[in-house]
Amino acid sequence: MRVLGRVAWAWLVLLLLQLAGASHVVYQNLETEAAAVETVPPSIVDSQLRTGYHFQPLKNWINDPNAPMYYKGWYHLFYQYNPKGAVWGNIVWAHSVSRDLINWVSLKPAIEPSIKSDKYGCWSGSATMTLDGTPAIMYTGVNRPDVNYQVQNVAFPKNKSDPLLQEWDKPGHNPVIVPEGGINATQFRDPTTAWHADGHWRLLVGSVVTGGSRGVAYVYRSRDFRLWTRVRRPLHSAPTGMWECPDFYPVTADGRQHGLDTSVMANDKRPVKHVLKNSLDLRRYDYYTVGTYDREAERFVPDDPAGDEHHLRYDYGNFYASKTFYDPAKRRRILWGWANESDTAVDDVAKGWAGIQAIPRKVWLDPSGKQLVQWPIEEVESLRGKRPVSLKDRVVRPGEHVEVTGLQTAQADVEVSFEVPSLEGAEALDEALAYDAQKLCSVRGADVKGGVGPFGLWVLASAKLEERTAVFFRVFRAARGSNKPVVLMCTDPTKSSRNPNLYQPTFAGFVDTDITNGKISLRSLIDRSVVESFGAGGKTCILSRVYPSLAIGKNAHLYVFNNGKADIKVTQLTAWEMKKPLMNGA
Ligand SMILES: *[C@@H]1O[C@H](CO)[C@@H](O)[C@H](O)[C@H]1NC(C)=O
Ligand SMILES: *[C@@H]1O[C@H](CO)[C@@H](O)[C@H](O)[C@H]1NC(C)=O
Ligand SMILES: *[C@H]1O[C@@H](CO)[C@H](O)[C@@H](O)[C@@H]1NC(C)=O
Repeated sequence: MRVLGRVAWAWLVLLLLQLAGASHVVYQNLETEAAAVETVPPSIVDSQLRTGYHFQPLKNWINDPNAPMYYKGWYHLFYQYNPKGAVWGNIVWAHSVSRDLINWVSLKPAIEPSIKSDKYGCWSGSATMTLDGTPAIMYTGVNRPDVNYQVQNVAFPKNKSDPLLQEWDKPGHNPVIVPEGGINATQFRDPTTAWHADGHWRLLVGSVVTGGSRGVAYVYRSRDFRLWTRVRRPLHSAPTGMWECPDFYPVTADGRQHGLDTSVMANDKRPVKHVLKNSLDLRRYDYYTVGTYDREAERFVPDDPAGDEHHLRYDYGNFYASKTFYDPAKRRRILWGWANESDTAVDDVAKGWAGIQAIPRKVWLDPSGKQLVQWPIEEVESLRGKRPVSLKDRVVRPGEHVEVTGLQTAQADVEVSFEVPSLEGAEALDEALAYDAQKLCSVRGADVKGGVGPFGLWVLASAKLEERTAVFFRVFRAARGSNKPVVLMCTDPTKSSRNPNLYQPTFAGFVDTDITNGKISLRSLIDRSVVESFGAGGKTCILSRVYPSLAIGKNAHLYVFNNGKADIKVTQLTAWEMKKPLMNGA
């Protein structure tokens, strides 16, 4: 075993930190780097921090969820996977199947480099149910190593009768879409699910305008899923840099929660809106707008003209490269998203794995029409233990914290309803920060005393509270010209661990809810190194990765805290231990 000198060690850490931030850059000698890292001392991240019920393969690196679908009684999830190590590289499409989106069985990779047009990588893509019910997968292939040249390929099941869709065929006419007409071939990827109307399929490919910084979603049309031509004008664009992993789908605007198949269009009888989501390569977050799809013009127009400045996010934490699909079995639209690690790449290599998928979320349009609402799929409740613990009508005074005892909380589901008796003491909102939730939370974290709030949960807390991750709300007085108090939701992990080498910014979003009746709810799915939280019934969501050094396993505690000047009341809190499902053989 080779012992690394101090300088080599520091250099390696830097190199790996760089690798960890990148998910779409080809590194020629990644295997060599990964091999070198095997000589590094064991991880300081405890092995008990591996997640229990979030989607993960047995080992190695994962990123984007790909082509989620429901077929003949089975849910399929494909995902970007490095079969050779816990850093990005050698990307193939790993494949798992499930009956319930909770218990997963891993199959062999479905799509691996095997043809000229995907020889250097099989990157992200989507599934479409074609008219005869056969699924088609469109994905990005890298066909030249030197410049990372990207084309789009199609694949079909070898055996349509196999509900597990184990084998996939790549027809000889691949690639089916190439970057012609001035498109930057190194920035051209992640085809969407196609939708069908007037005898044509359409899909989007994400890109950035050549020589500029406008993110763009190009539309391609086809009659037969084989010959594709680009529509001259893109569906939409905005000055945000490269758009990765676009997603485009209809949502019902009748106030109900059922999902719609991707080909459903608005008509006189059916109020339908469309959602366009892009993963911004520069910011590394998923942003969306709600608007109208004009099929004749092949254009999307956001309802909110300011929407393109990208205020709305699926999740204000660690959540990227997401993708939805329509589940015909339960008539709902389900969102998958990737959450990367917040430890170092050296740790990832030492622990042998990196990356998880967030709990699948049902998504629908809020009755206001202004934003989406997300909620963990109901199946996750099947993991709840039989004996939940609850608190009822418990007042929490300023500066007080109340422990929730009687259950293990390292792997738990917690639902709380809060009531704020009075909003009178709410702080004024600094106008300079009124549009920047994340900054607001970073200067007014969980320990900065407020008026109404901060109040919420301390999760994955150590017995003496040296370690704790705060998930909380803070209420501000209505801004000038409005009578609606402003509600901020935050996750503050700055005290979550004694490990100094973690990426731990506070994450925050505003909650568009009317708190004048004093009521607000919070749900947190806690899973060892994940805290996935849903504010106000899923109006604002924050996923955070944390790696406690003390609050591990049985030593993880749960509290309700109040650092405001006003009393708050927990009208109801229920906490369940969560069981471990079948998870790809782990
Ligand atoms: C196709 O799949 C079905 C169902 O799993 C199976 O019975 C059949 O043998 C398969 N056909 C081939 C050619 O593999
Ligand atoms: C194409 O994209 C790459 C990567 O962002 C960039 O370096 C290059 O300048 C782009 N080419 C053009 C012509 O815009
Ligand atoms: C996740 O990891 C952190 C820390 O390395 C990076 O700062 C993020 O950019 C990264 N997120 C994504 C989506 O790659």
